[in-house]
Amino acid sequence: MMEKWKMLNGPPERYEVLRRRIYSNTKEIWYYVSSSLGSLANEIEDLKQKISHMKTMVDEHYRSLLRDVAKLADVDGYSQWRWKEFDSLSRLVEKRLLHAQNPPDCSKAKKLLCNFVNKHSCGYGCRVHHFIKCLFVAYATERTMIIDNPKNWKFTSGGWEKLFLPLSDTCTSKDGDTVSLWPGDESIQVINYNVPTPEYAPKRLHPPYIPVVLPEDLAGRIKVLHGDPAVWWIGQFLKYIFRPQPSTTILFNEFAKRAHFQKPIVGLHIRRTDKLISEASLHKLEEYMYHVEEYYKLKELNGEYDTKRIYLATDEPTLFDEARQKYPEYDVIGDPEISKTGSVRKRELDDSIININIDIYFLAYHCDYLVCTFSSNVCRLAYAIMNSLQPDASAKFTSLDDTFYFSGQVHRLNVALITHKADNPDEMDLEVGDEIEVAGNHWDGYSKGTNLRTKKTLLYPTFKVTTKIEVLPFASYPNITLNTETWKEENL
Ligand SMILES: Nc1nc2c(ncn2[C@@H]2O[C@H](COP(=O)(O)OP(=O)(O)OP(=O)(O)O)[C@@H](O)[C@H]2O)c(=O)[nH]1
Ligand SMILES: [Mg+2]
Repeated sequence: MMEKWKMLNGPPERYEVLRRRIYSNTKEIWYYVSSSLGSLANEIEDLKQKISHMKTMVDEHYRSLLRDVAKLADVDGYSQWRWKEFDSLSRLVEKRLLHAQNPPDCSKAKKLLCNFVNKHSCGYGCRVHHFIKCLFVAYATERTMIIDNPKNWKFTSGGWEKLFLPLSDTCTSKDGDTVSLWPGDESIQVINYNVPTPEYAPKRLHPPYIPVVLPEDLAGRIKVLHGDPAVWWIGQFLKYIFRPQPSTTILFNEFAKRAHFQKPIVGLHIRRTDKLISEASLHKLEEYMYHVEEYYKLKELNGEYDTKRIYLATDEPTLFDEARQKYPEYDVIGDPEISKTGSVRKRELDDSIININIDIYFLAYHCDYLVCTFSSNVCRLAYAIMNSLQPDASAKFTSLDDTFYFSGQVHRLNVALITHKADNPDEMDLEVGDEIEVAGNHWDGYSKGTNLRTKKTLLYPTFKVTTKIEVLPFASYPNITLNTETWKEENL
């Protein structure tokens, strides 16, 4: 009886938020303690051994706690509801996108014409982010997104459609009776939207609908469903654009066979080469593998002993040999030949674009956990897609550098839940309700950001804040509804 009630009504929001908060703050206390113990050991030579012993015990406590909190979601009776809610929300978003993208009469449809004005270098992942920016604006204003100047987007010599389904089956013509540059107004039939909008451009030229803002009508549901609602939302749009052509599905399947792809598997994305010149710092293979090991230790705690496996996606082909040599107990899946096509010289060739899509697809669709650097557009893409495929994968990653962000986002805010008195000049004071523009999590218990009340950019303890969910009214598609019967009794 209770199970059926839970299936119909779902968990209270405060329960879901609390459950996830205990999980993420278990991580935060561990970041804090392990980083502090590390500094202590470096400062006091005599204590090194004792601290190392403490660290081993703290790690064991941590894994056990993390496992227990994660298990709550399996035993609380709401897991069927979570899948049902996920299914219904994601189908609703897809149905709205299909509706907006497939008007019955293209000659009368309101359109958003998206043109890529490539003034500076922008790689594949960067271009995909700009591309879905257009789709967010089109969705929010209930217009059909049309790709303007397909060559500018450099998706392949055959355009986007060579690999993925067209954005529309009914409407690709950019013609219309009235035309204006963004923002224009509602009466205009065709709005030209040029991306990227220069950072210095007036505010009205930056459409407000770009993540991490959520649509007001769905935000409440996404907040209950998912630990990082903006990621889930972005994922739905990526899932829509990345619907593979049948020939692309064949390519993916052939790759899976050739690479002997198997689960469970942890996805590693290791971005090297040009990225290390000015955009990101070098992280050794060992730093990634530490978190892979943690993943498998947690599984072993659950009595699950599998072959340890990684999927390696990287633009540095020598890492395959390095991984096999240093971690002989691991099954290393992936293809150095694919990696070679990610070299700076080759990466804009058709084959390289196909190959980066293979890597993104396997990281997103088939890996159980991701370890990477979120400074890379490629990994953030894979992570957001992964989150579009299940109710809540917001804890299934480790980033060695940045926290998640949307390329071109206005800001991402934290809001303080607990007061804080700065302990040293590097820290900020917090009052409950303070909003902080996040710069990054330092993964040592502290984050850095700008407190919008005091305007100071300083550190603050991460556990004292939570993510602020910002919403705006988007088009709400009142006539697009779901036939809820599609979720069949047999799924119960
Ligand atoms: N095959 C493969 N290629 C990769 C991988 N990581 C990066 N690349 C290559 O590097 C390109 C991404 O780098 P950029 O061209 O700078 O694109 P970006 O969108 O700025 O992405 P980031 O620099 O990673 O933030 C991809 O298009 C690939 O060609 C990988 O894991 N596998
Ligand atoms: Mg780049």
